[in-house]
Amino acid sequence: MAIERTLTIIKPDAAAAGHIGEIIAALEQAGFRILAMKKVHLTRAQAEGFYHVHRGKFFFDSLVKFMTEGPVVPMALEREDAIATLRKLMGDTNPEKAPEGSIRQRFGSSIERNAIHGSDAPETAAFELGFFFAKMEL
Ligand code: FUP
Repeated sequence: MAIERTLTIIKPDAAAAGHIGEIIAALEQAGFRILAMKKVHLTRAQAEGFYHVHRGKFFFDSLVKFMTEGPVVPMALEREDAIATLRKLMGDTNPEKAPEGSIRQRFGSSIERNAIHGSDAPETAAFELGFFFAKMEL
């Protein structure tokens, strides 16, 4: 397995609830190295741009509203097999279906308010890392 990079975001629900530290600890305990991190309050246009693949879906407007309700914490992460490893650590999109101990099971409360984002493929990771971080920051 090769060393890979992926993009995660601690979403507004988890950030507002004071779970930033616990989520970072879970990521570090799982062997992720944090290459870059920031705290930002997304504009509507930025959230729409980040989630452009979901434009037109029934949940898009609500998702954008949620992602702009407060600050988020995007991070560039690195480890072996980072993309799949993070997806496993996050658990299912719907926290009710996420395994015990996964980040979404621990900190998410609905399919929309699910605490964390993780890139789902190498192409999306490249787009999403570049969305939040300049090359010189990584
Ligand atoms: P995931 O990759 O697990 O984050 O899930 P998706 O890419 O399918 O969806 C992106 C985000 O859209 C989810 F994190 C939450 C939101 N969403 C909903 O609010 N309702 C849905 O039915 C599906 C997704």
